Amino acid sequence: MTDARATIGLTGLAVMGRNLARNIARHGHTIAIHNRTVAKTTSLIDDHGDEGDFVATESLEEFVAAIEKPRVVLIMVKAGEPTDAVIDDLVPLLDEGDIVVDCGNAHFSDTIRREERLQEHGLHFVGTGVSGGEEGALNGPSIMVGGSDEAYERLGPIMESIAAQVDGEPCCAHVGVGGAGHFVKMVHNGIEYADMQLIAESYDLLRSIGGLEPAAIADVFAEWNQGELESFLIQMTSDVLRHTDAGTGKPFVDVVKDAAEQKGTGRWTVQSALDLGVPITGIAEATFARSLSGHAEQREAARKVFSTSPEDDTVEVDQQAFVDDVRAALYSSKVVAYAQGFDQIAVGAEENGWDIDLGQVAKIWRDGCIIRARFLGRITEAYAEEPDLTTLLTTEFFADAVKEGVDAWRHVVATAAQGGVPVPAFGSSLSYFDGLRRERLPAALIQALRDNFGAHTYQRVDREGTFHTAWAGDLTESES
Ligand code: NBP
Repeated sequence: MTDARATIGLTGLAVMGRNLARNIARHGHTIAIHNRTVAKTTSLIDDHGDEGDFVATESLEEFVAAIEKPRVVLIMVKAGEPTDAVIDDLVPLLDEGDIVVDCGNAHFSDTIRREERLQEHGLHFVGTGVSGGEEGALNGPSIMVGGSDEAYERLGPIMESIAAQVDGEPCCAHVGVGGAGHFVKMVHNGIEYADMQLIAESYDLLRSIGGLEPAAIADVFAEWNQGELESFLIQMTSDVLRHTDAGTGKPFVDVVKDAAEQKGTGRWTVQSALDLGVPITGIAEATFARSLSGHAEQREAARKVFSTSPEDDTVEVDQQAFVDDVRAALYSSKVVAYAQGFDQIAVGAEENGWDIDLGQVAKIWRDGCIIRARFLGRITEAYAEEPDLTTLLTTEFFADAVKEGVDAWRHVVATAAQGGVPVPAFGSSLSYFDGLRRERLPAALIQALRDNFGAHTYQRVDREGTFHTAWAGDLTESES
């Protein structure tokens, strides 16, 4: 029987689990490791066993026995059924007070269900979002922890020690109880979708309308990365656009098939937003844009019928001025995407009874995760000044930036439409902004139509009450 000498255990040693285990070991924690297929455990020890104190185990029984009580068991397997399968196998082996931590990309509703189930066995279940891909898992991810306060007391110090650090502060926090960790991670991924779509639209505009080649656009992004747009994704865009395909000598971006994948978290974010009634138009358009890119047959059919020849869509622009306008449009659209994402977290928190500190969320996204950016510091400041902020858009810093960039934003969206370049995220973000600031919206007409065809009633601007007009009769108004 193995001695219970590990302070933590981790099962699931594919890319993410392997790197997370190494990160934990490198930070001086003794870690028990396990994988369904033993070869992955052996390979981790063979390749990296000297990086820390690993306790390699072959069976789940041996794994559980190797961890000090109350045990902390991290699960890093494929989300969905595999996670349930691992939990089913683990539960009979654990003792009351043990803490099971799902670090995979679970849907927050699964996390809520699993926590309730494990509570019946006297076990803590902690849904934890881990962002930063395999590199982050190894060198410091951003970690969004849910579950109980009690579980965090034992788990928190370990997770905080392995997370990315900014100014001595860990990019790890107990964001809220229950499924809050996975909910926040889901919205993070949704914002990541919007961020990438906005970057992709900027690239398309600079190339198709601005007339710049990928290498020149790489320079533009590198320059943008020196200013307020500084972020991991902007830097990465510059690197990718500068890359030339070794086989063909073409810009790398030209040899990659233009159909984007979506693993599901973008879709979950949009589905949840619809349930919550939160307009996250940037994230939704980004998700749909990926779907559209994958509809090869429809795209081909449309190309055959509607010309895509460049002459049809030529728009003359001043190149440098256009580059500046696209930068301003990107920044404003990004403010909208984040404002919408934080709005969703606020409403989701209220709906589920989670006390989520939005400023703290921005803080733990400053490093380690895919959407890490300078910009997030401003969001933290905004929530520190006004914790109950109605929308990020109206805080002085962002409002000033949007006011300054709004003409450029309009110009870019109008030019894109004229030039036949699709900008669903830029366009919808601008419409969202205009929708919010408009004195009167055409929703008034929609309410009148609904009352006409379905007697859904309406409210008036000039007096209290609920009203109906006899549309099929004498058009008299009655109050209900
Ligand atoms: P995968 O998502 O590819 O999962 C592979 C792991 O799941 C292997 O360890 C595999 O064991 C194990 N597994 C499966 Br599949 N079915 C199992 C079962 N029934 N019982 C026990 N183990 C089972 O690994 P990953 O890409 O490292 O991701 C792990 C988690 O982290 C996922 O939830 C993912 O969504 C999340 N995540 C990934 C990233 C990323 O960048 N990849 C980023 C953030 C979060 P085997 O070796 O025996 O087949």
